[in-house]
Amino acid sequence: MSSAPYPAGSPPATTPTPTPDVGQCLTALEQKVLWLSTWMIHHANHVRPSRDGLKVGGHQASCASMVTLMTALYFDVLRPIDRVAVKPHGSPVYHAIQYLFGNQSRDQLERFRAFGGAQSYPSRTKDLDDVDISTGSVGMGVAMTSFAALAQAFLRKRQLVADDTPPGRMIAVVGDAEFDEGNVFEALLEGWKHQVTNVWWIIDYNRQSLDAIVADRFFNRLDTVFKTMEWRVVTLKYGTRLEAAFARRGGDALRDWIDGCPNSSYSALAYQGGAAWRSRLERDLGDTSGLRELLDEHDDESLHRLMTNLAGHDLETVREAFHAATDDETPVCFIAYTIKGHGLPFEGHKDNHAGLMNQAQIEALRAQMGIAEGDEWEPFAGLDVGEHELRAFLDAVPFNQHAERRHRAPRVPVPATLAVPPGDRLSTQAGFGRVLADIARRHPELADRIVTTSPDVTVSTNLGGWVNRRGVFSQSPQADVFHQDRPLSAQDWSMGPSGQHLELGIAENNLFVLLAALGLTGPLFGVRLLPVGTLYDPFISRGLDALNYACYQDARFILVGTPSGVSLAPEGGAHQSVLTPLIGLGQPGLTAFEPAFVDELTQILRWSFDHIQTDDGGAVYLRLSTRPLTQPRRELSPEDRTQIVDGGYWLVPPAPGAELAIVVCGPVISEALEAHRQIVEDIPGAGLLVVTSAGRLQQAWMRAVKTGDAERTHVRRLLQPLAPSAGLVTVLDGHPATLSWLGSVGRHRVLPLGVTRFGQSGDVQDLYHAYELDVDAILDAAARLCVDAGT
Ligand SMILES: Cc1ncc(C[n+]2csc(CCOP(=O)(O)OP(=O)(O)O)c2C)c(N)n1
Ligand SMILES: [Mg+2]
Repeated sequence: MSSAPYPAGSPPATTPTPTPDVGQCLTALEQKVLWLSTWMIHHANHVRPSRDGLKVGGHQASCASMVTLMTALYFDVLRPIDRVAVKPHGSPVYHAIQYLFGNQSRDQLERFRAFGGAQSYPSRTKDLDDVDISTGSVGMGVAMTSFAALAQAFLRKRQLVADDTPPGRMIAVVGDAEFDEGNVFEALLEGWKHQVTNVWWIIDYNRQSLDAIVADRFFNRLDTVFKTMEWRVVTLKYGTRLEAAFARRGGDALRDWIDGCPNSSYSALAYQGGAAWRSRLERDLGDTSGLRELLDEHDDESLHRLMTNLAGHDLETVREAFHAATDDETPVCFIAYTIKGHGLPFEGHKDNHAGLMNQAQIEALRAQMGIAEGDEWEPFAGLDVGEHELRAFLDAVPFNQHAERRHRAPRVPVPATLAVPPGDRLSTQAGFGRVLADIARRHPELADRIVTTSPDVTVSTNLGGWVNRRGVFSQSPQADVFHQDRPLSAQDWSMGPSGQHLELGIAENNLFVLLAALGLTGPLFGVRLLPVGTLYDPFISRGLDALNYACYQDARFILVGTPSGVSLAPEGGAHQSVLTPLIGLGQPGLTAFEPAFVDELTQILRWSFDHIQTDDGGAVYLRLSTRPLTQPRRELSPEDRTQIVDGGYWLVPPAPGAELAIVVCGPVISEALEAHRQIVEDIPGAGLLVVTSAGRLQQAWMRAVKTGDAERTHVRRLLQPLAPSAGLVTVLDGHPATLSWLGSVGRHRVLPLGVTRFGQSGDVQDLYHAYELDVDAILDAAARLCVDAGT
C-alpha cells in the first residue's frame, strides 16, 4: 500500500511534527465524516427546535456503515469526471464530505431535513452541493449508474463527445437490501446486453435492511449472478488486522469460525462487544492452538476492534481494491463487508436502522473524538492531523480539482414548423411514426440528436420508420447477417455504433431509468440528447416509480404511451389504460398531451422538442391511439397552434351565452363530433371544445387562481362565451376526473363521461357502448344537463 507524501506544491511543513502521509490524512477525514454525519442527524433531531412535534429522523447506522467506502472514494479515488449515486440513507455522509471540501455550508448541514436545507436523500435538483444522481427509492440510483454509462457510451460512440479523453466511471454505493428490488436485476441484464462498461457498484454489505438481517444464502448467490453477467466481483471481506490474525498460528481456525458465523450471530456479537466476543471464542475455539495467545494480547476493546475489522471499514484494503480496478472494459461489483452502525453504540443491533443516539451517547462520542463542546461543526476539531495539513491535503484531492461538473449544453435548434403527414384517415400513433420518420429525412440537425428507445414495442408503437432510417445502436458494429438471407421485411434495421435507437428488453422500469439517463446527458456529459421513449400506455404503471424518479431528477424526454385507453379495442382488455390521464395531470415535471388529430400532434411534438430543452421546461408525455380517424382538412393559423399547445381550442365555437358544450379529449372526437352534429339541431349554439392537454389548462389556471389572475388564463377565456348556467359534457377514453374539474373554472355544471372500469375485449362500437363513450351516451348526458338546467 503506497503512502505517498503530499504532492508537490503543498504547503511547507510549518509545524514541527512530521508531515502526515495520505493514510493519516484519510484516517482523520474518515473519523470526521463519521462524526459530522452522526452529529448532523443528532442536531436535526435533538438540538434544532421542533415546531410540529414530528420525528425528523435520519439514519446514523446506515451512514456509519459506509463512511470508509465514501472516504476512500471521494478523498482518494474519484476524478471529477466520475459520477456517483450515493445510497439514499447515506445522504449525511455525502454532505459531510462536501462540507469538508468547502462545497457545502454549515447552514445547510444545520438544516438537514429542514425546508431549504440539505435533503434527506441526495437530490440533484434540491441539494446545493452538486449531487450527481438522486437516490431515495432504493434500487433506482443503482440502475441509473448503468444507464448513465450506456448514455455516456452512446455519446462517445456517436462522437458527440470526444473519445480521446478517459470516460467517467458511473458508481453506485449501494445498500445490500437494494438487491431485493427487481429493477436492479433488470438493469443488470440490460446493461450486459448493451455491453455497458465503466460502472462500479459498491455494495455496503452490512447484511441488514430496515427490518431484518439479510439472508446469508442470498449473498452467497449474488456474486455468481454478477459473474454470469460478466462483471468482475471483488469481495472485500476482512481488513488488514484480521488478515494479520489469520496469518498467525490458529488463524485458519479463526477465519473458518468467522466465515461460518451466521449473519445474525455476528451482528449480535458486534453489538455486545469485546466480552461477548471473548466468551464466544473461548467456547468455540478454546482448544485451538494459538488462540489463547491472541485473546491474551487483546483487551476487550481491542478484541472488539479486531473482530469487527471487516474490509469495508479498513481504509487500506478499500483503497487498494479501488485503485486496482483499472480495467475500464469490465464493470466491477465490490462486495464490501461492513457492520451497520460501525463505531457507534448500536453497531450490529438488528433494530438500528432508524435508531438515533441519545444525548449521553453523542456526548460520549464527542469526547472520544476529542471535540470540545461548541466545536461540533468545526471541520478539523479533535483530529490527529493539523488543520493546515488537512486543508492542503483536501486542496490536492483529485476529485476536488477545478472542473466543470454541471455542464450547460447548447440547445439543439428545432425547426419553426414540422410538416403534417398526409393521409385522410390516420391514428395519432401512425401520425407520430410518420412525423418522426419525416424528421429523420428532412431535419438532420434535429434528427441527429434524437435518440429513441422502447421496451420491445418499437414496431408496434410505430417507431419502425424512424429506426429504418437511423438504425439500432450497438456498441460494436454488427454484421447485418440477416440482410442477404432473411425474408422480405418492412423492418430494415442496421445495428452499429452510429445507430440512434436503443432497443430494450420488456422492462418498463429500464425504459424510464434509461430515459432519465438520456434526458440528463446535457448536465452530466455536456451534450444534449432529445430522447423519445415509447411503450404501451397501460404499462406506464409498471414503471411508474422509475418515471417519477426520472421526473424528480428533472430529466428531459418525450414519452409516448400508445395504444391507450379502451380504444385499442380488440387488442385486449388487459391492455386498456384508464388511469394514465390522471398520471399525466398529476405527475410533477411532466406535461401531458392527448391530441385528437394528427395536425395537433405535429404541433405538440414540435413544441415538445423545444420544451424539453428550456430551463424551466420538463419532460413530456403524449398519450396516443391506434384508432384511425378522418383527419380535418384545415390549415392551422398561428393562433390555432398556440391554443393547441396551451391545452385546447374550440373546434366548433359556442354561440355567446350558449347553454351547452361538449368537451372532448383524444380519439372519442368522432363520437363527440357526431353527437354535436345532432345536438345543434336542437341547441344551435352548442360548442365543441377539444382539449389537447388537460394538464396545461389546469396548471396555468391553478397558478393564476392563486395570484387572482384566473380571468386571463386560457381555459377561462375558452369557457367565457358560455352562459353561467351552461352545462359541460366532458368525455375522454380515460378516467373522467381528468376533465371534470373544468366545472370549477366558470362554475359550470359538468356531466363527466369516461372510463372507470376496464377489461373487456371488443370492437370500438361495443366498448364505447359498454363504457358509455358512444354518441348515445353523450346525447344522453347532454339531455340530462338540459333537463337539470330547466328544473
Ligand atoms: C423503493 C423503496 N422501498 C422502501 C424504502 C424504505 N427503506 C428505506 S431504507 C430500507 C432498507 C435499506 O437497507 P439497505 O439497502 O441494506 O441499507 P442500509 O442497511 O445500508 O441502511 C428500506 C426498506 C425505500 N426507501 N425505497
Ligand atoms: Mg444493509
